[in-house]
Amino acid sequence: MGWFSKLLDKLRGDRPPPDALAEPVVEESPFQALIEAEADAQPAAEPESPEEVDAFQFGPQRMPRSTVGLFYPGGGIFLIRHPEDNRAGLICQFGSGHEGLRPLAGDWNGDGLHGIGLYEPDSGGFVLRNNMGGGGSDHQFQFGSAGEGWLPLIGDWDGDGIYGVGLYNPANSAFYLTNSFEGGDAQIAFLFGPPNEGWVPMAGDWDGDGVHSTGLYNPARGLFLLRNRLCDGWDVDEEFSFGPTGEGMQPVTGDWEGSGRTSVGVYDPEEGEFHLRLTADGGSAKVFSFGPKGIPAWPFSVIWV
Ligand SMILES: [Ca+2]
Ligand SMILES: [Ca+2]
Repeated sequence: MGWFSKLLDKLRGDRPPPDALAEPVVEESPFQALIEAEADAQPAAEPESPEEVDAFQFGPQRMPRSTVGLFYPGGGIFLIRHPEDNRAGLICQFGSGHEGLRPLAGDWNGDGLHGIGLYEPDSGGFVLRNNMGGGGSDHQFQFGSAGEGWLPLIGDWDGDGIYGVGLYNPANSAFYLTNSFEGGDAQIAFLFGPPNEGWVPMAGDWDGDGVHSTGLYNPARGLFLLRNRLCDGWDVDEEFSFGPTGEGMQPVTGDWEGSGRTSVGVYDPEEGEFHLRLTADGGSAKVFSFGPKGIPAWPFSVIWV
């Protein structure tokens, strides 16, 4: 617990945080520099050759990348890995410290920056904050059935750049999704996958069309089923095994390379290791240790540029 206690001490401000923990949250949209560069670009009226046109181009390598984090429910602590190295780039506190809380992260207001959030299974409550800094919540609402073991997920279900929330009912393998931060009925509901077999729901933009869809992960088999549609059905678009296997393994999803497509990963809590599948098409994996071992934590991913 020593490492964790030091984290808590730093949060409480008992001593000045070291530089590694003092990284400020970027308040400006990550796209601001790109927008300004595009606005400043002066396309030549009559370019002599395409090579001489100095127009700004938005290349795939410029897309924001996802990084991973761990949420410690007991302290309400979000520990977020710096995207460029293995240090703890950001620590923030959000939530009541209730052990049942699950972490969420997404762009709740369409500014291109991700904020954090929490889902409380006992009450069916979602609490979302538009940034990764301090302060209260920006959205708070009830959605879905409370206390029935439903699992939360997030995604941009309509491709407008603003993430919504969703729930998965393991008992019937039903997904319930909404773009609203007011709660109420699901705007999209469908059955996908086998009920009651220990599958964990996921969401991501697997094909890069800007719309997020769902997937399922089986920890015992290390099996991923990804699907690009939000409707009833058993058909899958991608099926593959990845990462270590075992009941305790937890999936994460993110765009680890800034490709514009969501890929997957696995968090091994016993080893304190993340295994990221670097591209949506497979290829190499990135494995690293992050966070203290042996303290119950939920993994999540967030875009932080
Ligand atoms: Ca949306
Ligand atoms: Ca998609």
